[in-house]
Amino acid sequence: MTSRDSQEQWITDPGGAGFAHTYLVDELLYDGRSPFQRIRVIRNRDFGRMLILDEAVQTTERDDFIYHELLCHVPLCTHLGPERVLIIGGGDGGLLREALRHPVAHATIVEIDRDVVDVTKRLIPSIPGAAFEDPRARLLIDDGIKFVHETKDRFDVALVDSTDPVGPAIGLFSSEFYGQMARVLGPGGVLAVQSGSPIYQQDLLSMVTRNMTPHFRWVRRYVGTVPTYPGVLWSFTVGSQARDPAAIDEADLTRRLASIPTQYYSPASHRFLFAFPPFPAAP
Ligand code: AG3
Repeated sequence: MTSRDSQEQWITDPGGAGFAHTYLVDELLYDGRSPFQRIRVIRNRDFGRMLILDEAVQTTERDDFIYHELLCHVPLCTHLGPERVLIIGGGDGGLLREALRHPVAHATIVEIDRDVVDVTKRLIPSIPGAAFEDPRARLLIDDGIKFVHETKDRFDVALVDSTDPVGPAIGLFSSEFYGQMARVLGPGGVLAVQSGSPIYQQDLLSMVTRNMTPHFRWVRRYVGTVPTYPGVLWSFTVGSQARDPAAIDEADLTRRLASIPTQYYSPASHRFLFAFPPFPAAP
């Protein structure tokens, strides 16, 4: 925390080892500790209400649509007819909200920390909207890795909305976990994950590509710009069995998104998202 004068409070989200994003705390709405992490909600004049887990900004009122649309619509539109969606993490409900815009039969969300769900619903209600009340939604408070190992359910699309790869979350980036995912997804399955900053988390991005490759026919990276993640440029990785996520017709995407309002993702942008900058080199 830095202070410019004695009245001002700033919070800091360290990106790499040598830089950080910092935000003025116009109001501290919540500061608590769950069994898993420190949870804070602040109000900032530029980004509105912000959810922060430990030091890492997760989502904000102003820019949540960018990350959530990218992590949801790219894989959902890649699948030929998604009916059953699985979300690991994502307790703020933003990704669930986007998934339920598709004509899916149900979406299961497995979040380890109930406090993240409760605090976001209470203090940043625009992020989940009415998603948790949707009759198609099922919320399980559980360890996502354990769930995927044990479940007998089958899904069409799985989304991993994790925080930074520290502590137990590291298992969410392992080959073992992606193998289990491929099993619960079956022959038409699509898996998408957030794979970190392509600048200061290149090792993470390489690891994701390496660990997903044995389990999916196509593994593709895409990027977006998330103003509140350190470094802004952010990567996602999608694995798919039935068709190449990077080679979907714009007309097909236009049909799929006909009644889905978006603010960042669009049929025309889909292909461009996969024109990943040539760095970093594939693993
Ligand atoms: N997941 C967090 C991505 C990592 C952000 N890292 C950081 N700020 N240091 C976002 C969850 C949103 N549903």
